[in-house]
Amino acid sequence: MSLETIAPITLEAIELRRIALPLVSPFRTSFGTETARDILLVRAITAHGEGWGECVAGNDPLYSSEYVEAAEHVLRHHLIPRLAAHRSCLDAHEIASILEPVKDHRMAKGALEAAVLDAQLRGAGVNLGEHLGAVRDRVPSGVSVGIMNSLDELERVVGGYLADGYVRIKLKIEPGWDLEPVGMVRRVFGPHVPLQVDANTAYTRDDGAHLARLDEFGLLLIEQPLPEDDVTGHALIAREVRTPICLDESIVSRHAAIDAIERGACSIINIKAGRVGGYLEAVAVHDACAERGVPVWCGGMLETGIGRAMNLALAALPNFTITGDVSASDRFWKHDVVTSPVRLDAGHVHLPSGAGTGVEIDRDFLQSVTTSAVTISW
Ligand code: NPG
Repeated sequence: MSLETIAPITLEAIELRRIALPLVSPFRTSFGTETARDILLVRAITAHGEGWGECVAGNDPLYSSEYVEAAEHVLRHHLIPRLAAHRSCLDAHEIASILEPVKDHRMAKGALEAAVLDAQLRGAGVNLGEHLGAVRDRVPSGVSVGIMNSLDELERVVGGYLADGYVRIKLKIEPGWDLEPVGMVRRVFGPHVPLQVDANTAYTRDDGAHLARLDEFGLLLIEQPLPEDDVTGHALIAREVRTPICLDESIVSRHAAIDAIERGACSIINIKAGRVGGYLEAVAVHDACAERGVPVWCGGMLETGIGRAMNLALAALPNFTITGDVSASDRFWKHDVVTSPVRLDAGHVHLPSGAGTGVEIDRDFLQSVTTSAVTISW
């Protein structure tokens, strides 16, 4: 799909702002436990207004090699300087090719592109969802449930989310925390709750028979059982289990998505804009999957209201036919950095409708949680 052209902007400066936000409860995955996030926000300052992007790199390089300190460094010293020559007439759609000589660092690149895209769309009075090709104004909301200390705790937490209205549950799993918790959730909450699991690379090629024991629970999918570079291993596992295999960490670009699909490694893809280098590449992944009949869903990376609004715009594209990790802000945050945090409404979340991301920053709160801010101007 080719997106409508929007007027370029003149970039005057970029602000890199770090904020510290505590999570409402610890979030444990097979790769670690998070209790608070150190989040890097990117602000594009233009002659006619500003735009915001959020970098999803974690505190530590545990989900991928990117982490927040490195993201700030590469933005300051390698990515932002490369925009200088283009800054008087900059289009977000050119940024990926301008930054292409710098290898990887997709979360950092994606945040910079997002800030410029938001500024451009605000300037043009165009909503992000509309620009990306959204076909709905609300999407069903799924929730990701971390690894717990006990089955009782898991039962309580899942029961709470179902009572809130979440329409799909994703359980984090790892060796030793898989068959039992999944079996308990099925037993207690019934066979009709849409349920899926996410291993975040915690298993090996030898675990095919073990993972096949999850088949009896009627899961929607098993996400990323093996390490990200083992695409062939996923193809082997996909032949051993009946439950569809979905890839997350392995899919770092449109090219990687096509390769994984062609090799039979997955029949569903989780799209996270940060992981693939930005929302525009995310649309390209979406389109490539649609052309190949592979459904996608929108992943989440504990975003604030800025990234959450952008994810909603993406999740409203037509091939996002599977419920995503697009939960309400209060799933993670007591206080969000935007004035109208995402709220759950009958199991759905609504796309903001204004220009750009459509959300406004709560400036006082943002200031109160800021730990550092640097402005790079020309
Ligand atoms: O809803 O934002 C959310 C969290 C969804 O489980 C979730 N994200 O592996 O997909 C994941 C996981 C994650 C979180 C990954 C933080 C990396 C960082």
